[in-house]
Amino acid sequence: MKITDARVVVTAPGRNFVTLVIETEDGVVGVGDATLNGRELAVASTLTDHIRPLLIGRDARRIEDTWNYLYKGSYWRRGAIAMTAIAAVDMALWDIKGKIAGLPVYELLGGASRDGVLVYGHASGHTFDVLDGSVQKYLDTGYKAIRVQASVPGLDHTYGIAAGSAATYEPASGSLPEEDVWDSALYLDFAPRLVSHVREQFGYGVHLLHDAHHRLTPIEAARLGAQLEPYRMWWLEDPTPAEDQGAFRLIRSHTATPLAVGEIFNSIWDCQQLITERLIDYVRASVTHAGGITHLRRIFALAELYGVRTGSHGATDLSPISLAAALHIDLAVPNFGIQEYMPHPSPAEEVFRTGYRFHDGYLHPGDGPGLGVEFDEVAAARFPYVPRYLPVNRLVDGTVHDW
Ligand code: CS2
Ligand code: MG
Repeated sequence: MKITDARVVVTAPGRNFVTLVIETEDGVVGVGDATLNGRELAVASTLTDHIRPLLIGRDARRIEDTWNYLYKGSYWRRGAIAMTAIAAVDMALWDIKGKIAGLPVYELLGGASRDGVLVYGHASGHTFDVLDGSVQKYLDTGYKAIRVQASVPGLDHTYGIAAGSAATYEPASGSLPEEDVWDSALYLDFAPRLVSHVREQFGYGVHLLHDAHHRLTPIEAARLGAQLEPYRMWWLEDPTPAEDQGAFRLIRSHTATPLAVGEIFNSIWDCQQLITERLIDYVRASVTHAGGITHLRRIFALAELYGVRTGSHGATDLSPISLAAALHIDLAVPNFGIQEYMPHPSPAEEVFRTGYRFHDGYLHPGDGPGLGVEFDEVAAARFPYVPRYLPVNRLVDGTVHDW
């Protein structure tokens, strides 16, 4: 079954998404997500200018071979742009395989290991009052797990807080990134108060998560983890930048608060030490940024050997195709932990018609063949690309800081 076309569509229904559409000689079409927040056009060019010519004429059924051809064959390995491009091809080929078989992708991955995929929602607020309202909304909708973030008093702007009653926080449009000012001392005083407040208001019947967004030093992270222990968090996310995997030994030796890391990982090599030394509890690699279903499965299989569970990134910059692919994997793998879920901003639903469904705190990918997402290219053309950058973080004295 030869590939006859592979085209990239960049569209912005509510936010930017990059989608790869692969067509075959039999008329079966597959779609893959290639969105890399703030670097969308680089992945689009990699796919259009360098990968498309390699795909035309290849057998769409040879997923593993195509993955290795693109990964090993390019000589230049890994990196977010290359791995996101490979992921899009891989997702589209799994979509095609499911459609040929007439089965949802999770069936091809071994079938369902559970009835539904536990998800966590994002509650946030500029004040505790607003945060409480947001938490209550998630509880009323049936969520069993909620990430809690609030503006740090003394800082002008804190990343990850939705404006007003909005459910998402998207980067502002513009030709330059916004710049935030960060102060870890203010944050470290505030974060335990934030979680303690939520426990006081809502008790211990809901799972709580919190994201530190790579901003701490190892010893600061160790202290925060220890202070959060009484509140029995589901996880503390990205306490430090994880390029330094060995730093987690220090954090781990000081705290029993579970740790989740990996939304920016793009290969198994980024988390090899974290997993094999049991330095984390959840690996957050995503299907779009970590090489597609083929590679993410390998990461999760390695994690399983060491008792590390999955907790994939699922913010709105992962397109509905990515979320669908994640749900197929989540449903199938034995060591699933939790899935991040932020419903996509309107009008994404006009472009991506999804088959997944939310019920009582769980998502299910649906039982349609393939990934179960229909991509409407005519609708996509109505929403042209808008340049947007993720913000940059600086310390009070102007030093560029991790974020
Ligand atoms: C966050 C994201 O979802 C998360 O945990 O860290 O908001 C992340 O910053 C964005 O997805 C980056 O594109
Ligand atoms: Mg995060």
